[in-house]
Amino acid sequence: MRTDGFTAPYQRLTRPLVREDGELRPASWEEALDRAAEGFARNVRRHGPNTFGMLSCARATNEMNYVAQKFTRAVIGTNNVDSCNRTCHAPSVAGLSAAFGSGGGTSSYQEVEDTDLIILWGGNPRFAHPIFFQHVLKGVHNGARLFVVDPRRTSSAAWADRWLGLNVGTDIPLAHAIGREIIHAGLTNDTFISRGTSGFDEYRALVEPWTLAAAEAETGVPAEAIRELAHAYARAERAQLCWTLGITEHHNATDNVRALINLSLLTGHVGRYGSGLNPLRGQNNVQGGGDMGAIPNRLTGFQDILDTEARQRFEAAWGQPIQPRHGMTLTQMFEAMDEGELRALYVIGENPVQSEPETEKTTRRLRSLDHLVVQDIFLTRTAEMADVVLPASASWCESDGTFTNSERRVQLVRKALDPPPGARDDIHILCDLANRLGRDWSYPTAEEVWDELRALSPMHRGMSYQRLAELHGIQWPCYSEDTLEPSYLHARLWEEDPARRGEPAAFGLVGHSPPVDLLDDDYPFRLTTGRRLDDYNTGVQTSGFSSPLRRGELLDISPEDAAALGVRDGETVRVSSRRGSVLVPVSVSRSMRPGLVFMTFHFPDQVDTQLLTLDATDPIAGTAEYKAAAVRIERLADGSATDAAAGAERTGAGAAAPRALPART
Ligand SMILES: Nc1nc2c(c(=O)[nH]1)N[C@H]1C(S)=C(S)[C@@H](COP(=O)(O)OP(=O)(O)OC[C@H]3O[C@@H](n4cnc5c(=O)[nH]c(N)nc54)[C@H](O)[C@@H]3O)O[C@H]1N2
Ligand SMILES: Nc1nc2c(c(=O)[nH]1)N[C@H]1C(S)=C(S)[C@@H](COP(=O)(O)OP(=O)(O)OC[C@H]3O[C@@H](n4cnc5c(=O)[nH]c(N)nc54)[C@H](O)[C@@H]3O)O[C@H]1N2
Ligand SMILES: [Mo]
Repeated sequence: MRTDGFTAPYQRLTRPLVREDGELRPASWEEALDRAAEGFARNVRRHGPNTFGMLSCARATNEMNYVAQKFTRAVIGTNNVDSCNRTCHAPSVAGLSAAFGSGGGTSSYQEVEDTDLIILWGGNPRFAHPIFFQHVLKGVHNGARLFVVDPRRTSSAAWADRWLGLNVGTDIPLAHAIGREIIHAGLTNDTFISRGTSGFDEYRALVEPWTLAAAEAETGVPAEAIRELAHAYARAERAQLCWTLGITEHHNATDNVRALINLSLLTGHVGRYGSGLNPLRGQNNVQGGGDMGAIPNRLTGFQDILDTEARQRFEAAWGQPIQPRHGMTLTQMFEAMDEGELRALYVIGENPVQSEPETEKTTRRLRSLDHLVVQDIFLTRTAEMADVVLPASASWCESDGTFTNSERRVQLVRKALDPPPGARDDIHILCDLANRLGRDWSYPTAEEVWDELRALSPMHRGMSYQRLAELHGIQWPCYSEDTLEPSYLHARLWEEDPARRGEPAAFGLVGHSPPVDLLDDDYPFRLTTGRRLDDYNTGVQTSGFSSPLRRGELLDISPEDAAALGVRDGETVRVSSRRGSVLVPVSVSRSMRPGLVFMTFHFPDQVDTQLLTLDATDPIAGTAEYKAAAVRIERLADGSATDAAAGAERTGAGAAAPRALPART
């Protein structure tokens, strides 16, 4: 039951639902599973397996994600499987893979405590990664300097030695200017550059125009602060560069990631203890979901679907052929709905109606599907659109299994709570459907699933449940049951012997590309969206409790802009982008720089932020530019100065009206 006062109550699902005459009605498990399976079978028969898509749950266990991608590949016969990794760190995986051949963060949390310098670039871990932030604070306590690069003076920045408040979308000029300064000051690590990298000369030429003055003009960061960060990073014995969505939720996000990696290549801050590159992953198991192969281009253990040998091993184990082609990303699946090329969607634990940009487009696309099955623990807005809703019971505290965190550590969890009666385990639901589609799957325990996949995935092979329990988790790679690898990756790049070094890490030759949604006289404010401490994503999982800190959706604005617009704290304003508009109370905040405003997407039933965002996406990773919309802010015509509490009156253009169930027959 939701009690936050900003949204209608969500119910924990305990009974399957099926659509009849346009309405969802309760059904037995038998009927719901039959309907779900028949819809998928009909779709494959009529239109082929590649018109099916699976969105797998980044909050659920590794085991469940393994079974979800196996279902997609071995039962339906397509590689169209993806997850919310697409909306957050897919560019980190793409950028790290392009440079190093592997998409994981390179360090461990312990190393963040044992380092001399920590840079938090485009991330606010005080709110979004509080456990990791404890390690950062221990590092600071142990003497590390802390730099924060963020347009907002975040609560993480409150702990920093230096905050670099840059203009949204100017990370590449800033990184290039830091690189240039390191080169001009003679602070490069020449041993590492010559042994471990390629493309340095081209990189030097590329960054040459980004003088401190040019970068100051573009980024808004004072030249002196850029210089200070450059010198501190290059001179530090050990340094950790951590980034998050401020880097990855842009139309050129993979380039952003490459620009940051370049700095570690210049200085040798990778491949050794205490120095590294850390994308702080989003959902609790988004790292694991990708590692399990719930992505369209990789099998379990990050093995390329185009690698014939790898594919044959899985085909032999599963007894089914696997298509030798990359499937569609989540982004491509939604685009393909426009053309009728994606017609059946199976959503396990995602809420795209409220997490995708441009709500109208998302709902129109979902409505165009022939068959939508949603398996969730709550009746989400996405579930309300489904033909069949399957109540899952596998929320993290209700199941056995493993999760993988941002430092690549696989950890064992044990069931702590009984699921509500009527719900079924995610894995068992997948088995029920597989069996209705002609397979003969048993109902495995989590450990049996894990043992099946570790036989197929070299990087997980040495992690038995027993060992995971004894060692309190193990970082991948772990190739055998009697070995452990170092806590950091890519030590090979430091080897003197070229044969042992392998492929060098290439500098990324990337240029600056400003945000797609341009500022002009009509839309003069830069809106960036993100998170607050007490709420989680689309709010489905966090709205069931009340807290004095939670005030619903707000528009954070600088005191200067508030004064210029003549709006007071708590007053409701209209915020419009080129796509839509919402009504939202303002919060005047010193964390904001003039010209910049901030909203979350935590209260979509109160204020639908996704009416403002746009779906310009990174061409390599498919991630949307959630971090940069252009907006206009208007006082309401009647000058009504509703206070913050009245924000809950749920006024809102398009946002506030109670959503009628979309007609999908
Ligand atoms: N409390 C809480 N924790 C969460 C979540 C949650 O909803 N609530 N969600 C989880 C998920 S799914 C994820 S992916 C992570 C996300 O974790 P974070 O990425 O840390 O969270 P965000 O608030 O989305 O964005 C981070 C910062 O990017 C900054 N930023 C915006 N534009 C730019 C830019 O152009 N350049 C730079 N350098 N910075 C910019 C914003 O000001 C913001 O402070 O959090 C996870 N943890
Ligand atoms: N404007 C804007 N939009 C954004 C972002 C942003 O920064 N700004 N960030 C993007 C990012 S990084 C992300 S990750 C996405 C998040 O987008 P989503 O993943 O779509 O949103 P969540 O609210 O996290 O939805 C999680 C769902 O999983 C269900 N669930 C939880 N555990 C289980 C389980 O064990 N089994 C099953 N079957 N279901 C379960 C929950 O009930 C919930 O409905 O949003 C993206 N959208
Ligand atoms: Mo995320």
